[in-house]
Amino acid sequence: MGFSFTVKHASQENRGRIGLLETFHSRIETPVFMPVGTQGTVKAMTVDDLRAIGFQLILGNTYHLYLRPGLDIVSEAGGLRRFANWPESLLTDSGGFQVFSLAKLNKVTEQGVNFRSHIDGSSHLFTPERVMEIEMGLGADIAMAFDICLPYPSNFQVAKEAMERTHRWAERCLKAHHRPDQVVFGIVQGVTYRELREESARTLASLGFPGYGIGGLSVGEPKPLMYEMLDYTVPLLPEEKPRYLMGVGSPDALWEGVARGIDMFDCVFPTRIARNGTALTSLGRVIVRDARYARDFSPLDPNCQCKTCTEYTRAYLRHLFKAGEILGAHLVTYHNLYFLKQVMEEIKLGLRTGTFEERKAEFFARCAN
Ligand code: PRF
Ligand code: ZN
Repeated sequence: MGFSFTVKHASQENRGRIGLLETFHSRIETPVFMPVGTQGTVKAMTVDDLRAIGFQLILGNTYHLYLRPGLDIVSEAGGLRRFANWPESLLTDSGGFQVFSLAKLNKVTEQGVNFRSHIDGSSHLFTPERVMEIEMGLGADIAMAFDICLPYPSNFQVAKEAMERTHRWAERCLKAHHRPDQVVFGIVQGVTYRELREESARTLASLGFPGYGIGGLSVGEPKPLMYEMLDYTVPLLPEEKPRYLMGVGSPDALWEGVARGIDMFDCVFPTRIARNGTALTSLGRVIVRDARYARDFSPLDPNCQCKTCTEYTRAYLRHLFKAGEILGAHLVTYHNLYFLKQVMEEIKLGLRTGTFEERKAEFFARCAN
């Protein structure tokens, strides 16, 4: 298989569309949510669990895997898919977010980013060329370009310079990349400035990437502002290429993002909150440890058909969390990922049948997740 993206159905109600994303390893219906496997594992989930739910595309992080176990070990294993026994599709993020959020003392120049590892303080240099080399070694189906993700708020001039540098780096990434069984996506930046977002979308579109990330959002700005940025950006990206809203994946943002033409999402949110005992359910969030569930022998979500909800009770899950048993983290993670998958199925049904807006309204009324 090669790489292709085809829009199969465009909504009449909004910018949403159903697409088929074919990578070198699977055919994926979009819009799609990608679980995050930062360290080469979606925390608390096995490959079988992920496939049972129906996930065919997950994300890995260049920054983390480069620092540990290191590119040499992953390469020697035959790439990240082999190393992690993941037979389906994989996308690697470039570290353009992590070096700015996790690493210490980073110095950014035209050449690249000098940073200190958050693990042992060792010093490293990421340039667009080096990041492409690492991503080629990790061997994902989709490699993200190396970009600069600024915090919110950022000064206009600073934002403009970082965006322009991101564009130059995007070109350098394309030039340095040579792996026929992998594609590179460019990343739109521009903080919350309309003019910059528009310029970034136009410039990246002119470079002819096979897909586009929209970065620098969900970094602390109010959600309406993030949606406004999508309204400015998405129409300037090519219709026939996938658009990936990076680091966004709460249920409400899936509805809002899809309505604005987003095809791909990823977020640690559903898996992270699961590990501290918060479940996303059809009736809103459930704090599993809450005393009110001590004798609640009903399912976590009465409307969910997942393994956790068909086989275990709220009282038992609460007990697991209170006792610090790791099975609790697994079972709630499984449910949250299953729940997000179902939300996306509902979204696609809405797109397909022209009932998106009514389903969205019903969803927001029922579960203000
Ligand atoms: N750039 C990259 N990865 C990212 C982001 C970005 O801007 C974000 C922003 N939400 C998440 N992940 N490379
Ligand atoms: Zn469930």
